[in-house]
Amino acid sequence: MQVRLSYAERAAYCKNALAKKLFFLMDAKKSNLALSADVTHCEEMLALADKLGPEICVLKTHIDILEDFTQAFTIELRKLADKHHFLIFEDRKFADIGHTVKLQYEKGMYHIVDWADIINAHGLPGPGIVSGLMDEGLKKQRGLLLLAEMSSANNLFTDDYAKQTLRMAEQFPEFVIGFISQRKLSEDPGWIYMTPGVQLQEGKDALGQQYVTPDIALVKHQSDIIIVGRGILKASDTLAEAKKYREAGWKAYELQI
Ligand code: S5P
Repeated sequence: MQVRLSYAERAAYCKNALAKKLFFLMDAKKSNLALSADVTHCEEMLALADKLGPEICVLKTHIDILEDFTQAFTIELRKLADKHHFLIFEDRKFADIGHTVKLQYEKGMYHIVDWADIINAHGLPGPGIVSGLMDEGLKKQRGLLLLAEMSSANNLFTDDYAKQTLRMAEQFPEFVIGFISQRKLSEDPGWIYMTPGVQLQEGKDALGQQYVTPDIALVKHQSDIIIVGRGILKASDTLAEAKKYREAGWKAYELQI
């Protein structure tokens, strides 16, 4: 097995302050687990964040699935992020021209730039999408993940698309921190890879989601962070289940350094 640099060592290669912070946070907390908190009520999300916060490095939100969203909610969520030392990742998957995504990032009901440390975007529209988001994000020390691959069956992503996404990221190292992907894409140790579609057993759901195990994601495919939603959320004891994923993820990492 290939020996890899530790997360803390890789921080030296990051050109974005938030990416460095994330690597150090993972190292200090001994967690490479991101919780995909796909719940539809604010109280439920806050309770999850408070309970599972100590186990995770990142809490991923879909803010537009909340049925009772208020601005006050984001303030409470940020307090919990500071209390338990995790970053907030709004999984908005921006996919429009630069001018529009800039407005979607800063304005509207959600004011995403004010509370989300990390956002993600498709590179499909071209580099203007990154420039638009960076205009707002950089001054608040935010970071962007580009979607280079997806976990769903029969998706339209290709190896060439992933390579071109990497090339796009390389044009913006001060703002792009890494990728949503199923695997490592480059030999540059500064990029962070986050992999969704992870459960303790391989499998799929009824709508095309496909799951690999933490070992496959982190060892075989050399990713860095496992993103887990229903694997934890559907358990009767979410805390015990989160601990299992955290342990599995950390063991897989430690094997390689
Ligand atoms: O390729 C992807 C990219 C993302 S961000 N596949 C995904 O499943 N996601 C997100 O990860 C998806 O939107 C969901 O929030 C989460 C996976 O949830 P789970 O319940 O299937 O673990």
